[in-house]
Parts: sequence; structure tokens; C-alpha cells
Amino acid sequence: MIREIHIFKDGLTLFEDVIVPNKDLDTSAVMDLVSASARKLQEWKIDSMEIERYRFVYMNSHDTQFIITMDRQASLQKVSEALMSLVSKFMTAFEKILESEEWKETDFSPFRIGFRTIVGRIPCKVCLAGHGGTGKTTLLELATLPSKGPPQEYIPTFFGDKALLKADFDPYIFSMFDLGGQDRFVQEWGKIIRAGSMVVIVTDSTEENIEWTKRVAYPVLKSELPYARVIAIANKQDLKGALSPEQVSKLLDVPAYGMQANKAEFREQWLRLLKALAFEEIDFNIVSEIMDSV
Ligand SMILES: Nc1nc2c(ncn2[C@@H]2O[C@H](COP(=O)(O)OP(=O)(O)OP(=O)(O)O)[C@@H](O)[C@H]2O)c(=O)[nH]1
Ligand SMILES: [Mg+2]
Repeated sequence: MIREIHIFKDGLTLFEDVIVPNKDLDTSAVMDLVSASARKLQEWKIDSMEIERYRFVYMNSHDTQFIITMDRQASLQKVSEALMSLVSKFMTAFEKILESEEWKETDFSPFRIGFRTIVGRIPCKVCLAGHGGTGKTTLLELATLPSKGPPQEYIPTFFGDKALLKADFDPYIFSMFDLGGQDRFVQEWGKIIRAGSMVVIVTDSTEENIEWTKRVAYPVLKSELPYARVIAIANKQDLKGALSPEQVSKLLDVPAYGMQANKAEFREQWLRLLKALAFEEIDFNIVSEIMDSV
């Protein structure tokens, strides 16, 4: 997932667009550091550096530095390609201006539309993880097949499935990966979840299931997606004896949100939750920061 773009020339900001702000780092200090490296790059070469859960991908063209901030866990290859087409688009529009002194008086803000179009071409990968029967496929269909209504029967997912989700998430679209949660498929998760920006852990809000999640799912997630954002769904809140979202949060060390995925009325709530996770407007954790002791 692409989060920000900054374009600099002679130490001045030509253009910037911040879709999801980075609240953990001092952005201007990071930009000084990255743009100094970018300035040394040959024309059309791409390089990147990582800090915590972010990756900065950068390029130098016409003595102008282009820096994209992305989730460290997302696909570097896709973002590098996006940076190429972005710089190419920018140069098509502004090359002449950059070659004269005119650039100092130019308004580059119309480039925002072009930038956001390119951002929307790389789907943000969301992984639904959890044991068999907890409601992952139900959640996938609740989001992506609204007219059909969520499934009421349990048909175990073989290996894994995925679907695109376009909703009110502009400029983003999501690629939802639904993992097969039966024990025999968990060892295959690594192949499916690579480059996932976000993880949604699905539980049926029982102690046994939470124990399974910590014992079986956590090791895979921690080794494959350490920098991904993570929330939990405390699903099946209608069933007698379901643990509350607060209890589930505490037991998993991941903020948990209550849900009844088999009810169509919960679709809006589920979409709002996904949006708030993408834009970092709700509590979440980072996979590598989940306490080992829980
Ligand atoms: N009572 C209740 N049932 C639910 C709820 N959410 C899902 N279910 C049901 O629980 C079952 C879960 O099925 P799936 O969503 O296919 O489970 P899954 O997590 O994809 O399982 P695997 O594919 O094996 O990993 C279905 O019968 C759903 O209708 C809920 O909130 N309450
Ligand atoms: Mg399933």
C-alpha cells in the first residue's frame, strides 16, 4: 500500500500528497535523509530504504527527487513499477518546466489526480486468518457479494481464496485473501500471505479458538508478515458464552471488534472497520509487536 509521495527539487517541495500519515516517525527528518540519497542516484535508477514498518522508494530525474512512502510489508516490485509510471507521467506534463526556471512558480497540485490513479492500481492486500469455521469466508462474501447475502452453511475453504473489494475506500481498492483455516492448510499460508499490508484475525470468540490462534497462527504471521497491521474480529457475538471483544483483545494482545458475519446487516460495520484500518483511524497492532507472553 502506497501512503505518501513527496517530490523535491533544490531542497524545495514541488508536490506532496499524504494519504495515510505516518504518525510514528518525524517525516521531515526522514525526507531530508531520503532525498539526500535520492539526489545521488543516476537518472531512472530506483533505490529504497526501510525504517520500522515503512519503506521509502525513491528515484531521481531531471535533478528532481521522487519519494514514495509505502508499507514495508507490501510488494516493492509493484511500487517500483508504480514509481516508474508516476515519474513518466510527471515528466510528460512538466519536463519543459523543470528544465527552465519556471518550475519555481508552477502549481503542481493537479498532479494529485494522476498520483491517486496510480495508487489505486495496486490493490492493498488484506489477509483473513483464523481457524476453520470461524467465519473468514463468511466475512469475505459479506463484503464482496452483497446481493447474495453471507453464507449460512460451513464449507471449508480449500487452500485459500481471494476477491477484489471496491467500496468507499478511495483511492484504495482491497485484495482480500481468505485463508483455509483447517490445520492441514496453515503450513501453506506463507505462500499466500506474502506482501500483505493488513491482517484480520478471525476468531469465534471462544477460549479454545483463541488458544489455537496463538499457538498455530501467530508463529506463521510473525515470521511471514512482521510489519503488517493487525486487528481481530470477535465473531459470532450472537452465540451464548461468546467472549466480549474486550476479552478477546486482551487474550490476543490485538484490538478486537465484535461482529456477526452471517448477518447482512453487519456489512456496513465490516466495511467501515476495513476502511478505518487502512486509514489508521482505529486501534490496531503490528504483528511483530504482539507480546510473546500472551
Ligand atoms: N452464529 C453465527 N454463525 C456464524 C457467524 N459468522 C459466520 N457464521 C457461520 O459459521 C460458519 C463459518 O463458515 P466459514 O465462514 O466458511 O468459515 P471459515 O473461517 O472460512 O472456515 P475455513 O474455510 O475452514 O477456514 C458458517 O456456517 C457461517 O454461516 C456469526 O456471527 N454467528
Ligand atoms: Mg473459508
